[in-house]
Amino acid sequence: MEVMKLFYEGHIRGSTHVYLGQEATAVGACAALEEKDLITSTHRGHGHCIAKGGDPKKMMAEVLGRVTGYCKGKGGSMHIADFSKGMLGANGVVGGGIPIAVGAALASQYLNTGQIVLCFFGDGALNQGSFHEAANLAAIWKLPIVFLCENNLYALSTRVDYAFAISDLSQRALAYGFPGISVDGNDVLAVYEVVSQAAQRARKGEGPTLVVANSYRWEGHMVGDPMVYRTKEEVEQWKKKDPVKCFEKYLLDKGLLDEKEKERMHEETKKIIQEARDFALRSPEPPLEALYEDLYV
Ligand SMILES: Cc1ncc(C[n+]2csc(CCOP(=O)(O)OP(=O)(O)O)c2C)c(N)n1
Repeated sequence: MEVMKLFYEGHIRGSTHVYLGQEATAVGACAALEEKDLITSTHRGHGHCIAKGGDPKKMMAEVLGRVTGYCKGKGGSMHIADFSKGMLGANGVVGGGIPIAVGAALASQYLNTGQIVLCFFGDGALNQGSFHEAANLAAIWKLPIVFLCENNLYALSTRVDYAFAISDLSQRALAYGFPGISVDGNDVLAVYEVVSQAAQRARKGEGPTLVVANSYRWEGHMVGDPMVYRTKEEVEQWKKKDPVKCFEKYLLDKGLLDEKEKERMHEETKKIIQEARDFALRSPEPPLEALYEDLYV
C-alpha cells in the first residue's frame, strides 16, 4: 500500500508491481522454510522479500532507487536481492527466476548444504519455456526445490482460462513425474501446511513439488494500470476474501488474539512501514561516479 502511495507521489522511477491480496501465500510458504533455505522471486517481489526476513528499510530504499537500498539503488523495484537472508533476487523477466532456482537447488544437492529452494512465479510464468525445461531437470535430478505458482488469475491482462486448457494448474506437474497440489492461496495456514509437506519431500531427497496457490491481485498489473480487462464487481468479491482480515478473524474467533493485541500489532506494523518510508526518502540517490561499480562483463 505504501509503495503505491510513494509511486503516486512521484518517488518511484519506472513501474512497480504490488503484492496486495496475495500476502498469505508468501507468509505461509516462507514460514515453512528454515532460515538457511533459499527463495527466488518475481517482479512482484516485495511480499516475498519481507516474508523471507528482509529488511523493510533496505527494501523501500531500493524501491526508491537510493544508495542505502539492497542493490545500492541500482536495481529498483524489480531487482531486490538479499543473499544474507537467502533471497536470491526478484526478477523482471517472467519465468526468469525459475532456472536460477533450479541452479541453486543443484548447487545445494552437489555441495550437500541441506538447503532447499522455494521458487515463486506467476501463472503467466507457468507457460514459459523456462518452467518446462527447469521442471524436467529438477525432476530427473530429484532436486530439493518447491515450485510455487501464484495463480492470481491474470498474466498482465490475459485471464488464466484463456491461457490454459486445464483448470487445475497443478496438473502440469504430472507431465514431469512429480506431485502437484493446489491450495487456497488466501489461507495462510493451508499454504503453510502444503509447502511444509513439499519442503519435507525436497529435504528427504525425493525431488520437486509444484504447489499452485490460487489467489488474486487486488491492484492492476502495475500501479497505474487502468484494469479495463476485469470488472469492479470481480475485484470487490475477492477483496471480501482479504487474507489478512480472514486470518485475523480466525485468530480472534479461536481466542488466540484479542482486540488489544490486534491493535498493538497494527500500530507496530504502521510504525515499521513509516520508518522504512522515512529512511528511504532521507537516503540519497547513487552518485554518477558509481555508474561503473559492481558491473560484471
Ligand atoms: C519474458 C517476458 N515476457 C513478457 C514480459 C512482460 N510481462 C511482464 S509481467 C507479465 C505478466 C506476468 O504474469 P504472471 O507470471 O502471471 O505474474 P503476475 O504479474 O500475475 O504476478 C508480462 C507478460 C516480461 N517481463 N518478460
